[in-house]
This record gives sequence, C-alpha cells and structure tokens, in this order.
Amino acid sequence: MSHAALRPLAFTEYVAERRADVDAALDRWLPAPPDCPAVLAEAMRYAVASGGKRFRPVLALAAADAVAVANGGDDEARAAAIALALPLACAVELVHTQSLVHDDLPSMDDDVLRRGQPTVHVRYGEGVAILVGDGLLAEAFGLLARWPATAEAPDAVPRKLRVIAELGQAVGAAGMVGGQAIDLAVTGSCGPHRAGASLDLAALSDMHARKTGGLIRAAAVGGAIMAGASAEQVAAMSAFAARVGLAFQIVDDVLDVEGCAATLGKTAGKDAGAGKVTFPGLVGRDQARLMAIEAVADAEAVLAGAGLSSPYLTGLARSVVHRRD
Ligand code: GRG
Repeated sequence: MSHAALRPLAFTEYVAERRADVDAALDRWLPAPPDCPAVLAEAMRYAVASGGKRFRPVLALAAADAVAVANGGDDEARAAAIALALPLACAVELVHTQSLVHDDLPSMDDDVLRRGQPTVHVRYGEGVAILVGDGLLAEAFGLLARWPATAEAPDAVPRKLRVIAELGQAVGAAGMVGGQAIDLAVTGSCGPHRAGASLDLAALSDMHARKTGGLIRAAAVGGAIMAGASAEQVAAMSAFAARVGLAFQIVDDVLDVEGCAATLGKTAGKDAGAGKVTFPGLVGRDQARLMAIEAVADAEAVLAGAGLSSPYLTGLARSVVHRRD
C-alpha cells in the first residue's frame, strides 16, 4: 500500500484498493505446504478466495482510517493506521469464512452453494470442511498475535490484546457461536432442546446481534483500536457498527426472500423452508427494508456526533442496504 493510494478516492476505488490490500495479505498469511498438508491448504484457500465481498475487513480498514483522519493524521498516518489494522481485517475475514464453511455443513444449514461455487464440504468432503473451519479459526487468532510484529510496532501490543479479546468475545459462546445455538434451537435442531422455540422482534434482533452483528462490530471496533482511538471514539464506532450489523442481517433476510441463486451465490428461499424466523417474516418486507434504512441513518448520525464521519464508512453502511448479494 503506497501513500499515493490514500489520495481522496471515490468510494468504489477506495473499496477496491482496500480489498486488494486484504486479498494480498490473506494470500501471504494463509498456511501453505510444507507447513501444512497440501489438501488442507488448498481447501482453506478455496474457502477464503471464493469471491466474498470482503465487507468486514474493508470496514475494519476504513474504521482505522477514519480514526486517523479524525485525530488529525496526514496521508502517512492514515497509511500507518490501515497497515496496523490489516492483520485484524484479515483475522475477521478468516473467522467469517470459518462461520460460512461450518454454517453450510449438513448438520447446520446443509447448503451446496456458497459464493456461486460448491460449498467446501461438497467439494472436499465433510471431514475436510470441518478441519478447514477449525484451521481458519485458529489461524485468525494466531495471525493477530503475530502481526503486526512486536519489533516493528511495539506500541501496538496492548492494542492487539484488546482486539484479540474483542474478537474472542464476538465469536464465542456469548457471540456468534451463541447466536448460532439460538438459531439451531429455533429450527428444532438442538438435541435435547429441540422444542422449536419462536422469537419475537427483540429476540430475533438479539440472535442476530450475536450471530452476525458481533463480528461486524469487532471489525469496526478492532480497526479503531488498532488506530489508537480514544474510549469515546471506540464507543461511537461500536454503536455505529451495531446499527450497520442489524441492517446487514435485515437485508440478508430480505434478499433470501427476493433474490435468486444466480445473484446471491447461495441457495435462495432457504429461510422459509427451514422454518426460520426472519425480519420480513415478522414485520413484512417493506417494513423490514425501512428498518434497515433507519438503522443505517442512525449509524451515520452516531458517527457524525463523534466527529468520525467518513465518506468510506458512510458508503459501506449505505452499501448494506443497496446490496444484491
Ligand atoms: C465462529 C466458532 C464459530 C462457529 C460458527 C456456523 C456458525 C458458528 C455461525 C453462523 C454464522 C453465520 C453464517 C451468520 C450469517 C452471516 C452472514 C449474513 C453471512 C453473509 O455474509 P456476506 O454477505 O458474505 O458478507 P460474503 O460471501 O460476501 O463474504
């Protein structure tokens, strides 16, 4: 990443450049033979490199950038903040990919298509898919602990520890794993707890705050922390990302109803078939879209109130509502 890359850029160019930063770093940091068995390395790269939007890692980098700008940083400071946040951005994408690989397993959502390609268990078998998820999760925390290297960025060490704690919280039993357990319980797939509970709007929002929102929040908050954000800036970034995360899941539910597999890159219409409680199911499609628009407007207001407004964060938040996949 050069400083020239931080000239004022249109949103789409900025996202393309940050995605390129993330893709190059992931390629560098993902394990390869002879360090690990070839089939595992291939399957992990298949899962990671299969064309996701990279929404969360780009959000992490844009959050770091916005903090650098808000704190008076020049182009050099912005580039440094983005570089410090890059390992976190990649770790978040590895965790995200892990969650997709495991979510697609026969014992979970049982899906054959992801990002327009056969899911990992379809391509490599269920055993390898489980190992791919396990490996990605472990690599995420390993790379955060290793990078940025202590010798190059000694001041980043306490920030990294905070970020590791944030990510662990977002992913663990109170976070994504817990959200998925609630989801399994609702669809009646939770062993002795197979009652098939129902959810009202508050409970549905809580489930998604854990399952989807937590990782989006950890990306934005982690990026801000790596850039040296104040406690107030971290709190504002957290509130911003929580609203964006809610909008993200509402739109995901709407797209499951409206979209087709060709655009979505995954099987459409699965939620209703699986007996899932969804936002459009509870409040109707129009009201659900309105809720997403309002959540994004709120998110922007929170950022502005904290002096963290950034065209890139705003663009990312709005892209959540307008996305087609
Ligand atoms: C994290 C240890 C651990 C276990 C995971 C399976 C599981 C437990 C959780 C499921 C989490 C999950 C799949 C939530 C849905 C999140 C979501 C809306 C994904 C779609 O994200 P996009 O649109 O996908 O960003 P792309 O393909 O663009 O990356």
